[in-house]
Amino acid sequence: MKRKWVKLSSLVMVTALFLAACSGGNASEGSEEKVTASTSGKPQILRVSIGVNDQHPEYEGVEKFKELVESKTDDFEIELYHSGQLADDRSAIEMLQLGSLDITIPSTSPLVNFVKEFGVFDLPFTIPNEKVADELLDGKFGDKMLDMVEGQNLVALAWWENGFRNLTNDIRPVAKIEDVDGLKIRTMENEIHLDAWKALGANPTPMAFTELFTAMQQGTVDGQENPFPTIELSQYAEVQKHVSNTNHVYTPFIFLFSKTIWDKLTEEQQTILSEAAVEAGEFNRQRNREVADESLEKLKKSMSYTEVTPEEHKRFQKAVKPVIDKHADGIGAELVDEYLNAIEEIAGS
Ligand code: TK8
Repeated sequence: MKRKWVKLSSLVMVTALFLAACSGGNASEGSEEKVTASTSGKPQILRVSIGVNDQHPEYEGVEKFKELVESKTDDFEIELYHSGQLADDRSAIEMLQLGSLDITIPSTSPLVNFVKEFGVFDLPFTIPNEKVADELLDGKFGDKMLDMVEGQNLVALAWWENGFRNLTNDIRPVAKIEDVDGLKIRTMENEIHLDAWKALGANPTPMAFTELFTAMQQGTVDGQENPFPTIELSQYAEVQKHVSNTNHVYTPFIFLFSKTIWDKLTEEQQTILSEAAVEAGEFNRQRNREVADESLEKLKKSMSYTEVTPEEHKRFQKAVKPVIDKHADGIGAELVDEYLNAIEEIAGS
């Protein structure tokens, strides 16, 4: 029953595409004219797609976004779609580019397939804690990264939180690197994650998030890695026995808007939307942290929990260091330096 979204997803997808085709999408309407409530008389529908389910703090964030926008203007009606009903992260980004979806808030990791510079956030063990994450993303470096989606027919409005990622698997408790050996681990569709898990001795395979539960259930993969809220609220305990606090990478969520749609809005509308995206992001971040603690406590009851010691964390860190060196040039050596220096500066202050 819980998995009904997975089974329904293809039907819903077809329906969504059909509806998008029927409405013609805002993209194909007269390009000179601004599409606003004042011209059409009806609120413009903005569809938001996220991959996680409606129990997740990311969904609490989009509910907040909806509430904020709709309380400030009658111009928009925000429609929320969770559990990848409309699309997985990567396809949702493509739909934004086409103007057939308005908003998505994916992990930055699949975005690397469009803008390679986002790979900085995939470099393992670089962001040490949430305080550094906040200052980095809310500061100059974060702003610069938001601007990077320009040229991809996307507008990035805010940083939200997915959180520190942790390993689960169905084979054995993982306390040290050697325990990872040979585990079939699903990663996001991202070369840096693949290389990091290879460096740790795992047998990684990239896959969309929407396929993951079934893959674990059928044993196509032994494990996966995600922040505690996602692990707990996606009911992974049903198909995974062990969880460890590997904390290996902090990957943010990024609030993306279709530029095709965005460019047709008035400045006033854009301000309302972008302020709501930031404010809802702050709410999401705060809720995510509360939920992460609660989720860990619940996971300790439903799975076997293994603590990775600080010494062992250092060994993990050392083992994946060559992955950072290997990918620095591909991401942009200067940008990687800027990222690492910014972190050092914040962490040292
Ligand atoms: C949700 C995804 C997901 C991510 C993943 O759309 O794929 O593992 O962590 O939460 O962005």
